[in-house]
Amino acid sequence: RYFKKKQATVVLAPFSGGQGKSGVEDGPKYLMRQGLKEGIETEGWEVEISEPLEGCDYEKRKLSEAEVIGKARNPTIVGEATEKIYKAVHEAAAKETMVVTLGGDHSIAIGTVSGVMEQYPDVGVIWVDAHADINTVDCTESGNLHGCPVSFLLNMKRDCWPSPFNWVPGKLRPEKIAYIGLRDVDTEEKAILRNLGITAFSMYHVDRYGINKVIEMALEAVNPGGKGPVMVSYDVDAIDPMYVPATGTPVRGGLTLREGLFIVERIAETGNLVALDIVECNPDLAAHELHVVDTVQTGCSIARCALGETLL
Ligand code: 4U7
Ligand code: MN
Ligand code: MN
Ligand code: MN
Repeated sequence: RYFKKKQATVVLAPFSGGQGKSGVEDGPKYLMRQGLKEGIETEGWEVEISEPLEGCDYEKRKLSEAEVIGKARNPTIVGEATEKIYKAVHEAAAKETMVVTLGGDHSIAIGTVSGVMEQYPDVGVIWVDAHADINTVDCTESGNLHGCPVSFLLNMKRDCWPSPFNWVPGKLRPEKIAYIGLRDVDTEEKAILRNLGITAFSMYHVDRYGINKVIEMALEAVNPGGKGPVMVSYDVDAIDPMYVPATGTPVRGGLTLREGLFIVERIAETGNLVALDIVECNPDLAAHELHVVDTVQTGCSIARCALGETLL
């Protein structure tokens, strides 16, 4: 494993500016209240908390500024918040702790992946999601930046970026990212995936090969030989809405709860995991209390399984 000591930093990223709905900024609070920290501690990790967005009221700024540059919505707050997250994640990774970041919407991964890459330039990224999140600021239909983080990480269309993103290193290479769980990919995104030759396993592939084989193939693609560091950016909407109903862009026909947990269990077993994001839990979108509990408990399970709970 990558760490001498079992130390983890939980980075709280209560941010909703990458999309239009409010409530996703409460994800970290709900996950922590459900016992995420204690769950990790039970696995023998010493846990520190980092709050890079403390005192920033981005929710208020999103509503009052309602900024649009080109097609991108709220680029200034997304650029500012993700830069703060980037610095906090880099700092935590540099202390050789496992970094677990709780979103927030998926735009925060512009910060988390960039921060992890400062410490581990060759990190392989497994992006677990119903969506590819690879729209450029140029081609996005919705203008929601939570649908664009991968294009920033890959330095695509940099000429079109609003200036608050000038800090983004954009050093990820297409062969260092692989997707699992895709089932709602925009037409332009499909063309990008094809043109860049990015490894992507949709729900079709999960059915075709089984989740075990899919993870083996994804890991071999981003980390050939299995020796290097791996990061997982986990959008909870990858899992079927019957298990995770309280999320902003649910898509039916997703991973079962067991498939979703098996992904992180298997990666935990390799000993190569250095960082994990858990994003897009939106308690406000639950129809009733049971939906909140299902969603938030699934988020906590992802964290515990990734940090070794189910390894005997
Ligand atoms: B998430 C979408 F058009 N592709 O760009 C877009 F379908 O972080 C969805 O994966 C993006 O939840 C979903 O708005 C972003 C849409
Ligand atoms: Mn998604
Ligand atoms: Mn996503
Ligand atoms: Mn969403």
